[in-house]
Amino acid sequence: MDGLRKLSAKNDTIIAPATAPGIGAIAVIRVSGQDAITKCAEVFQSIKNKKNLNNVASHTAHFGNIVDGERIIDEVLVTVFKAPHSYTSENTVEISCHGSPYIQQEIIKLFLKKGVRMAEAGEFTLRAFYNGKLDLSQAEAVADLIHSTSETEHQLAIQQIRGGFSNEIKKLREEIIRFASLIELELDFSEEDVEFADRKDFIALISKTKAAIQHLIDSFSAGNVIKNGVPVAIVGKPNVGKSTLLNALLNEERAIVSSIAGTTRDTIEDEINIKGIKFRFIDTAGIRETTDEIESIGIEKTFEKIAQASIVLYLVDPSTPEDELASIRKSFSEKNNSDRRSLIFVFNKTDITKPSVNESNDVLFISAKEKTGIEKVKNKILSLVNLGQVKVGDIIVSNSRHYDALSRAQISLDTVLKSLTTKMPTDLIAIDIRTAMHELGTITGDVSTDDLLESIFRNFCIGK
Ligand SMILES: Nc1nc2c(ncn2[C@@H]2O[C@H](COP(=O)(O)OP(=O)(O)OP(=O)(O)O)[C@@H](O)[C@H]2O)c(=O)[nH]1
Ligand SMILES: [Mg+2]
Repeated sequence: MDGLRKLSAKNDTIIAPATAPGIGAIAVIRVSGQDAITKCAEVFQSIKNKKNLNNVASHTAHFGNIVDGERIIDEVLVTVFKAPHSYTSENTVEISCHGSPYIQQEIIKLFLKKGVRMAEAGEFTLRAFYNGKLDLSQAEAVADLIHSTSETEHQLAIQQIRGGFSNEIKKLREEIIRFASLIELELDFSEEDVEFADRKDFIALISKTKAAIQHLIDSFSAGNVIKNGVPVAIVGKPNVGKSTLLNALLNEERAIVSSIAGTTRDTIEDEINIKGIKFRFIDTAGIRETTDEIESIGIEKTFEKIAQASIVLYLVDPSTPEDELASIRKSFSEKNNSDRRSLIFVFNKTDITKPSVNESNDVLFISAKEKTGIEKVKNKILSLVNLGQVKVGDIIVSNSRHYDALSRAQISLDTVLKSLTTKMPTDLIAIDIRTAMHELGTITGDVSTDDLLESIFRNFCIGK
């Protein structure tokens, strides 16, 4: 995508299908740029009233044919949006045609022949960003919205698009800019050794800003959970019923189940949504000593997955004694001393044998095969998800790029605060304050580089 920015800066007219590839009832092709309406008018024939698209009002829809000379390609509905009242802020037409990949291709080819260019991934949204319709974090939220699969994730993306997060960042940045301008003023008058602002006020302002940034940083663990789901590893000895449990949780025959120990050799992952939260279940190869090369690779992977999981469902046979649980608990807490990974013992096959221990906070009884106790497992893991104090409508950071920028801004502000309290020279303070401003600016795109834009928009779909 070398020079996506250069291409877009040219302000030429671009085209791309906006709907997913494949056959559908209808497909939408989007054209944006100065000539979008005139180019479309050249190939559009109104069926009833000889309407010319060049003369229609914005936000109107028109029924007609797309024609290539004498040849009718399709009967379509064209919606016209005039600059600046469109997604990109440019002249835009959206052609709803029949959802055949062939028809879409023919329509697009027709426009390409007329000098319209195929859009790059994310180029429509990039134009919206350049034209000030969206800031960078809002543009990123558009991608999140498209990819959202759960209620909370959806809510988060909608809120970010509406600008709650951007406004918060802008507010913080403005406060810092106000501070910075006084500092810079002092630098201009450095000969005279003046202080334009009371240092105490500065310290209070920076402390307040830092607290607000910390609040956002802290929200990231919840945001991350919402966006990426909670990884839950299902582990245990071969044949205890791990794959059966995965299938029961997903309510589909996702993994192969057999009475042969060592059936699952590679990890199998799938997501489900429990009460609006996304969980990613990972079925693993049973842990045992083995000389089988493939199985031992699988077992190694099991340990990797345990390391990555937030919750580990440790499946055991009903005959497992308490002291075995104790030794597993011990080895877990030794390995994961610093983190908060939750370990839950799940006694499976309780339809055959009654376990020798009792159910408790971290011990559940189920029968994966009979599908009993599955709700209990779901409720348990749901209760382990820590969304902290997050409430609906709170501003939550869910993007790791934003999290990194906030963390770096915070480090600079820490230094500023230290410098202020130890009465360091103003020019040193100015450097750190500029860094903090820069970092916050990268979130909203007030400060951006080609590399940054490229890495963000590369992940968009074509047509968005
Ligand atoms: N009676 C009974 N049998 C079960 C239960 N869960 C699983 N099984 C049986 O136990 C056998 C092993 O089940 P799997 O789900 O393949 O076990 P696994 O832990 O995935 O095994 P590996 O992939 O080999 O590590 C199968 O024959 C299942 O039908 C249960 O709750 N009750
Ligand atoms: Mg298995």
